Amino acid sequence: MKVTLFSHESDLDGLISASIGLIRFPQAKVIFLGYSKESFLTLVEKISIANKINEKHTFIISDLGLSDSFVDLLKNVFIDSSKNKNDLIWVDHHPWSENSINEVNEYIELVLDQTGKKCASELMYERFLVGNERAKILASLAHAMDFFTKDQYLTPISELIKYYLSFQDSGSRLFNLSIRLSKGILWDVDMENDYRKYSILSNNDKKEVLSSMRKRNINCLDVVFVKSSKYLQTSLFSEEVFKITNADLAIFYDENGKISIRRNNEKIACNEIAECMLFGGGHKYAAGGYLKVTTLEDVIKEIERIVSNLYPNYGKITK
Ligand SMILES: [Mn+2]
Repeated sequence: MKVTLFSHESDLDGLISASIGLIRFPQAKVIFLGYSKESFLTLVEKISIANKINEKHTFIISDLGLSDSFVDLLKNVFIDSSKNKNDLIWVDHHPWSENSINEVNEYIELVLDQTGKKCASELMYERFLVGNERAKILASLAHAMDFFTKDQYLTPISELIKYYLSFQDSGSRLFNLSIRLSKGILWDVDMENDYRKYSILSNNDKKEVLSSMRKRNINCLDVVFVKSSKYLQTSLFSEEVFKITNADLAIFYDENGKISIRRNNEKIACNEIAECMLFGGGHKYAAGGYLKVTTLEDVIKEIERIVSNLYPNYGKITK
């Protein structure tokens, strides 16, 4: 049986979801995707090619949400694939709209947990490998990373993922990493060697980014604005930023208008802010989207507007 796994490229949960898939289906082809339109087009292309061939194909999509803007892009290929008896299993833990669920539910197997308590890797474990010790431990590592539980020792794989994403051949680097994870290798000399190269680059970026950081108080919320770096893993780095600034909220921005949102406490939900942006989505504790602006000054203005619209009485309530 042919198997193709599509998983989220940008974090440990995506990598481990793929690794658990690989333990179950060692023959699987793995394609790592982000949230760009090109990513979803790749998915459509691969599935439609398989729909034309008379051989059963299983597709697994993991740790990727479906936003309403991509439903139309995918629906037809899902319909064809169910007609062709190809299996399509979508495993995810991001918030989906009622509409997205209803549009695709009929044509694919949707393993969706929206309680906000599980990561995609845990869902992959439950769907494909219940009882497998290696998969169970891998899933628990992804959970610890996703929910910042700090109850387990984690090797710096998340940062290595960030490093590999900066390369042209990131797909094959991430694939090699997920293969090693699927074999139970959480760290080795090659990874150590890459990590040393990465550390030099990330330390330089850290200094630069921290020196250009800005802080604003918006409706009694302390918001810090930080430039994104291709070498810094946002969730991990946000912890350092919060330690230094003690801000409530961190907004990471880049020159393409891409915004990542992290929080330091439960005063606000990151996804509420993200939903006011283009292609915005995510979780309470971590979310992202796009703004049509790219300079720091404009990003600050936009976030001020969004936050004061969302929480107009915030200052009054908490004071
Ligand atoms: Mn995830």
